[in-house]
Amino acid sequence: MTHWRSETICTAYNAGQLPGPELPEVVFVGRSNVGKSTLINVLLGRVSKKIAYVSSKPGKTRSANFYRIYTGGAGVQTFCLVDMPGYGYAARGRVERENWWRLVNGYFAGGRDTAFVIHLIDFRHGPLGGDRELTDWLGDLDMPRLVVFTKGDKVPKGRKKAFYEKYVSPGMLSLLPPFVTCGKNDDAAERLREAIPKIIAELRDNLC
Ligand SMILES: Nc1nc2c(ncn2[C@@H]2O[C@H](COP(=O)(O)OP(=O)(O)O)[C@@H](O)[C@H]2O)c(=O)[nH]1
Ligand SMILES: [Mg+2]
Repeated sequence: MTHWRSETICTAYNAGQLPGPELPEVVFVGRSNVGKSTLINVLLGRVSKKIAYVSSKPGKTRSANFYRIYTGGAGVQTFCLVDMPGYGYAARGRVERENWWRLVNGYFAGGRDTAFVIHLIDFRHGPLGGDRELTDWLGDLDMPRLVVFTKGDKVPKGRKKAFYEKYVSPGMLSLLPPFVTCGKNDDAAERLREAIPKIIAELRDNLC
């Protein structure tokens, strides 16, 4: 089992509070409540003693949270994970939506060393409102994207293959075939933990 050491660098509520670019960054994006913070806790081995704030109520995280990771394994050994606030929460008002956009746009326009984005999608529903816009926007930015499905445990075993094919066959763009996670430190989480530093290294080497 791969083990990552981690520490919190910063919590930014607006673009002015973003930390200086220091290390390659892997950014978790997706709708509110899709499971971004849960997956970060799983990857960091923090299932019982959480580091990223998890809530059953959507729209709770309004900040971008930066975690410094030391892997000790193959690929790039030190990088950052960024937990971005989610979108698609209908009850959010106009001012909050504008704040969200300023923070996210400020992040991506800031000339940072973003290696790639992990786009989380609820496996029960597939891409929903906001997910397609995000995909198009990331495409316009030439930002590499890895798709990770969450809440795979909520789809009956016998239907998982059909769900997967339905989402992936229209040509879903992803650096690797999408992972299906269940909010647990299982085989999929372990494969993702191994893949992330390798993808950062490969993207970097391709640029040299
Ligand atoms: N069953 C199940 N629940 C999950 C999974 N991922 C997240 N959750 C739950 O979904 C809710 C929202 O999770 P959270 O990580 O806070 O979502 P975020 O808003 O995207 O950061 C919480 O109640 C989590 O326990 C998963 O893979 N399976
Ligand atoms: Mg969250």
